[in-house]
Amino acid sequence: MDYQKEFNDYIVKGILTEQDFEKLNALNNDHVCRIIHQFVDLCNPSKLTVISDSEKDIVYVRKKAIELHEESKLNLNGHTVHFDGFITMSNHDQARDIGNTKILIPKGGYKPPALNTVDREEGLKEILKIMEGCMKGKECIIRFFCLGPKNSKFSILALQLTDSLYVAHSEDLLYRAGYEEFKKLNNSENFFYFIHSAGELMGNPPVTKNLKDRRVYIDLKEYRVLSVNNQYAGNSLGLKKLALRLAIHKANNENWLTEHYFIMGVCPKGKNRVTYFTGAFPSACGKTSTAMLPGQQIIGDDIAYLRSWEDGFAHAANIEQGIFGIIKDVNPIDDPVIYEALTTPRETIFSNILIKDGNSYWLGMGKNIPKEGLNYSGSWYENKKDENGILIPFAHPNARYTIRLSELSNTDHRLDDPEGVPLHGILYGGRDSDTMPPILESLSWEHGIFLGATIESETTSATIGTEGVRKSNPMANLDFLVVPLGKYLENHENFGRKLKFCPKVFSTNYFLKNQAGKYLNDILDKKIWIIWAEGRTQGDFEAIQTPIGYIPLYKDLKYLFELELGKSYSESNYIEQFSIRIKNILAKLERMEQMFNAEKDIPKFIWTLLNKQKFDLLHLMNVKGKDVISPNDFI
Ligand code: SPV
Ligand code: MN
Repeated sequence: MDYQKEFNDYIVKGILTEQDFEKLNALNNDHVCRIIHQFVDLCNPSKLTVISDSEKDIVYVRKKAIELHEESKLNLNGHTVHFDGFITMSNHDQARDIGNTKILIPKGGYKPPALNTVDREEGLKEILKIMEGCMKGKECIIRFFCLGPKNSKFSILALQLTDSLYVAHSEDLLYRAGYEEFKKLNNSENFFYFIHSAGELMGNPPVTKNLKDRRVYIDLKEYRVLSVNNQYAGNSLGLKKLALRLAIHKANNENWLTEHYFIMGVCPKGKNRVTYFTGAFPSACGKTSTAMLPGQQIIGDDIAYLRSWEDGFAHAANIEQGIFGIIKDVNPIDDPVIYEALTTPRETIFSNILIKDGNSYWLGMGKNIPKEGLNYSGSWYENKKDENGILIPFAHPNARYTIRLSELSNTDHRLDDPEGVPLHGILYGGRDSDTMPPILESLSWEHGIFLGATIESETTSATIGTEGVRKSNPMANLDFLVVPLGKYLENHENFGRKLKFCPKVFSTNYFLKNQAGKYLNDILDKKIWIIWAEGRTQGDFEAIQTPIGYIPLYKDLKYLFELELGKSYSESNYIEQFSIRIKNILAKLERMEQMFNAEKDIPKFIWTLLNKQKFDLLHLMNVKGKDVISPNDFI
């Protein structure tokens, strides 16, 4: 290898063992060595540890995370807890930091208006300066992963350097091991890479000290992300949202899709079939709980790659093998499958929950909560306030759990299928209290893209900032969209147009409320919307055509509520939920128009659909003489 001398120096200095050197040597990849050399010199760790796919190496990471107090053991076997940094309720490290996540744009390059960008040279200079010596006195873990199933044309290899054992451990649960895959690369530089450092630490458990210097910079030119002074997984785990951004860029240039999608097998009662669906929902809007609905089969809950396949379908593969899920509201009634998994022994990392006597407690778990314990703010007691006088909840609303999918009883057997699974449907949803009905089928593929492009959602605790602000979030992917929205939407259109069997597209809204502010649906009702959508892809149900899409017939929903949930569903509920709220939808279309106007090159079909929808709704309002139209008015 080219870097023999430099690595020999590391051995002489005692930074690298000969065994670990051999592991690197066996890869036969000069690019891997170049990257390691560059960042070891910059970050200055006191030790380099190379993790192969061997059980011994993996166990080392797990144990070391405990030894360094990045994780602590809990009562149940395999359970550990990790805390991310906390100073006040508004200054913490427990969510994605959109403000300090920036795309490095080369001179003259396009700057997407919805994203934070920085001139590439300037940004690199800034972050490399911050990273100087950031691993001083710490161990740097070198890990190799495969995004997507092994031996699959979906997959992309990834190299991670991190000084956080929590990050290295989490990635072990969430991603497929890739050391052996790297050996097959044949000295190519066709892989993503991620350099992460939690930076200077303080306290016990150790948390990032310099949150103001938190940076996550995305370098599309080199397919790499540099991330420093953070621990929260959405900022630190290279393979997760950082790789998502790189893959969106790659897919956009290669005519496939990278999406913020779950993948699930929908299994309607009595039909003896599995129909694969994907879906995108902004963070904390029910994405994981949709994929985990009782009686259904999960393949993934967060990120999917889609490619058109020889059989004429779009195929989707989960690039992950685990779940980093929101734990809030996971309880035996609303999320029985996850609840069972989280309350029995298995390798699980909890983050930012409450610990009392080695037991874990989280918001909405349906149990009595102790009045004191240990949480992200240190020792916690009821009514504890931060330095601004803001109440500190016992667990963070964005507290999470990390588990392997293979641990769950409802994982679909095709999780690791190199061919992915053929898609019949795509669901798009948002957190919308007053505009869209619970389920709606698009009028065409293009209109499906329109439904995805016009997702609006009230902000949640998954990102730092005020909650409850209505924001547009195309395909729930806006935070990660490193390519112009127009080009992205056009890619979607081309992708579907070339398919022989195009998936049907649906929008969902689990968060519709009545005038009094009460949710119109129970949490598990989402099952009915999904089963109805599945039935539509199989020709089981008729539907009512409206200007905004197809909506279900009352009789079909009544039947499904009874069959799947043993619940009666009244016609008045149906009418309240499925009435077309013309004024609210027109107001939404106006907001969408503003969003599209701020972008360049929004494809023509989007404008055509937007204008047609406006025209049709105004016409309907005039003909009916009212602005809320009951579904029965269309029959
Ligand atoms: C999300 O917020 O969309 C997540 C968790 O899936 S994070 O890793 O923070 O992105
Ligand atoms: Mn996500």
